[in-house]
Amino acid sequence: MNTSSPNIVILTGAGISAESGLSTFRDANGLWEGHRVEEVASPEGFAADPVMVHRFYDARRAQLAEVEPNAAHLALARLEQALPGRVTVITQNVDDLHERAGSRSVIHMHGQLRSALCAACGHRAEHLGDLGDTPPCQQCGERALRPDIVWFGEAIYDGERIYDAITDCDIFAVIGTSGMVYPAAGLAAEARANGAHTVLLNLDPHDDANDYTEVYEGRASERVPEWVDSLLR
Ligand code: BV8
Repeated sequence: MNTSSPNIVILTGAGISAESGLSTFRDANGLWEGHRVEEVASPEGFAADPVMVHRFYDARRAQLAEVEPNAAHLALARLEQALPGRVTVITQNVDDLHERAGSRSVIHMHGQLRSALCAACGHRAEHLGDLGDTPPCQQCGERALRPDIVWFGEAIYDGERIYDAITDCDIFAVIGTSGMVYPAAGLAAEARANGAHTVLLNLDPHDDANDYTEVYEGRASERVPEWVDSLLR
């Protein structure tokens, strides 16, 4: 491991935002208003009931204004400030808490609540309000905006950038994810195969915890600052 100035890649999931008040998918038992998330978070679900899917995302987008980054997000931003150009966050989360904590190098592999995608012309732009009232696309004027979210069955964003980051990372950490969704769930094995030192920080134990070099079990707001302190010591 390049211990002098290691390249560090961190994959985060809903668990890192749980203590900020954003519910995880497991907390809701993968359900929302009685719908399975896979149904709501899918092109088929959107085609079948766009009003319900817009309501799901409009509610989560509005909630962003009520929550703050927690100590785990802040610790990762501190790590990036201490090791400029050496730290990349790959997040499955669609919230903006990493950026609001100060992280600069963030890859949203599953999209973002703060962005809208035009299904007519492909234009992507920041959109902070509701989409359920079908506002027009700034580029083409069509009322075809959808959440800029990678749904089940859709290709992830920034795949090349993600695999490049994993290829030459020295430390790969996984924080607050159940590891149920692919390809995100396969990234740790990819990093390990490339020789990375792997670290798991999660509330619940993972089945593959023994594959990790280090495991910190507990709440992200406590374990992540501890882990960052150990790196910067
Ligand atoms: C694709 C955006 C191909 C939506 C999301 C069968 C087998 C294997 C794979 C598949 C299969 N069938 C289909 C697939 C592929 C599918 C998939 O993996 N399905 C799963 C359900 C089996 N994947 C896809 O479809 C992906 N795309 O494969 O495309 C392709 C290629 C080319 C061209 C076309 C197509 C796209 C997947 C992206 C889906 N979108 N998010 C939204 O957010 O609304 S997924 C969504 O769910 C999240 O982004 C995240 O990825 C996932 C939930 O996972 P977590 O973040 O881990 O959250 P969870 O609640 O599960 O866990 C929380 C964890 O935190 C727990 O472990 C808990 O212990 C911990 N925790 C809680 N509190 C704390 C804590 N830890 C620390 N501190 C705390 N306080």
